[in-house]
Amino acid sequence: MPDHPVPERAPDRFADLGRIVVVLPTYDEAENLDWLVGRLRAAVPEADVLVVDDGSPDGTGELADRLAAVDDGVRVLHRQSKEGLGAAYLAGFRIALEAGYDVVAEMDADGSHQPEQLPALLAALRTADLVIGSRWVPGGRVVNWPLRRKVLSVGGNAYTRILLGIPVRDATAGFRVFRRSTLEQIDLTDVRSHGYVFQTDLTVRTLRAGLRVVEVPIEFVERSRGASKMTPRIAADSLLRITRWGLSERIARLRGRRAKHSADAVR
Ligand SMILES: Nc1nc2c(ncn2[C@@H]2O[C@H](COP(=O)(O)OP(=O)(O)O)[C@@H](O)[C@H]2O)c(=O)[nH]1
Ligand SMILES: [Mg+2]
Repeated sequence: MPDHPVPERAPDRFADLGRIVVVLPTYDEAENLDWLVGRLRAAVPEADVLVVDDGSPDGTGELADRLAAVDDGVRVLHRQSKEGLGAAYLAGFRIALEAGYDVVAEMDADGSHQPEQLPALLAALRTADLVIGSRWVPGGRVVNWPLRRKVLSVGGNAYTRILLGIPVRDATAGFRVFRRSTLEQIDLTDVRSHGYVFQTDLTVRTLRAGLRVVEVPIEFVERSRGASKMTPRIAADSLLRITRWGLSERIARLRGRRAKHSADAVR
């Protein structure tokens, strides 16, 4: 049974934005899920939750089913195997759009992204098409990261920003809210980056579609329970893909034609 009370849906601060859903990808987050969903339902009762579990061996999927059984605002998508963060989000977005949601949020399930900060992101969506909860704009910060990780994230973002020519400070961030119209316009059917580079891919697609991207400062807290699924290999792979992608765009531009979609080069 969940430890948290099921919200009664009293406030409706974001009625003007329409129906909201938070997509929560999970892989082995049994230690975090109840805690996180409880905080989310308390902080933003206006938002429903869609857990997308990739067959976690630690029983996260079953726990999510138990949370959903007692709370109409919680649903679960079970996938067979671990296919990467981007693939989980794409599957979750598809269901969210089919279900008619007007706003689709992304958030990690390990407590790094704080549900209490989601209202600030939603408020910013009133004048944006995509809002990114950013660690690297003034007012943003990271708690409990060693200097090495901060340098890697800031450096990786600077590299991405320069190579792809985008104005975003935290293009890899995973705490975001999209308008439905944004997801419809950027055509999710041909997104092929299934790992962590997915976040950068969607940022670039949104910008290239001429849509408004706004960064809101957040406090990112490194997880205290469970293990990160990010590995040096995934990080290196992301950098390599971004490099190939940036270079292929430049070459296409030099040859005087637009790359069909840049990220197709990074598959
Ligand atoms: N469904 C699904 N979730 C994933 C996968 N990889 C990571 N996640 C989830 O994505 C979120 C961010 O992952 P995390 O390991 O915390 O990465 P980090 O914050 O970069 O260290 C967490 O909620 C993970 O459980 C995956 O392959 N499938
Ligand atoms: Mg994490």
